Amino acid sequence: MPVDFSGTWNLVSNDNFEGYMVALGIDFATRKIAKMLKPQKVIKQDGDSFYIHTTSTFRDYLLEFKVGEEFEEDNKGLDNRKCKSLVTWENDKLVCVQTGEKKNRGWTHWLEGDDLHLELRCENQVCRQVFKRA
Ligand code: VLZ
Repeated sequence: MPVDFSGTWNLVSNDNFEGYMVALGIDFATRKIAKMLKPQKVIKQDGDSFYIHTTSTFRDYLLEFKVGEEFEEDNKGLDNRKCKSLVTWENDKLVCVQTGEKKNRGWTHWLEGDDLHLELRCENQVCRQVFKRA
């Protein structure tokens, strides 16, 4: 059975989101608000087609992609820098490389027990988030 990330997920831990936001150049005032948030992710997966909607009381971010197909990402409401993104499978992990102005930018999703994990990377910063099913 292939892995299925579909579901509604609530953030339960968020390690070094501050460092990740600093690396992205997010301003101080926005960071103060953003680090208090407990975002929810709604993921719809149909084979290799993904819809990932991250929502919060402050801002939302919607990403839709197909594994193996490069796409333009605008990061609207985040750092607003455009990049070329490519998501691939590495065994049961979903790995995104975001090529653009920022070095070493990307993220990885995987399931561990009942939890959804997300590692967000930018330059030398790594943010680790864990979500539980709503
Ligand atoms: O997740 O790239 O699931 O896009 C946080 C919104 C969204 C809160 C973070 C406002 C997006 C932040 C993380 C204001 C600066 C992300 C991908 C993997 C899908």
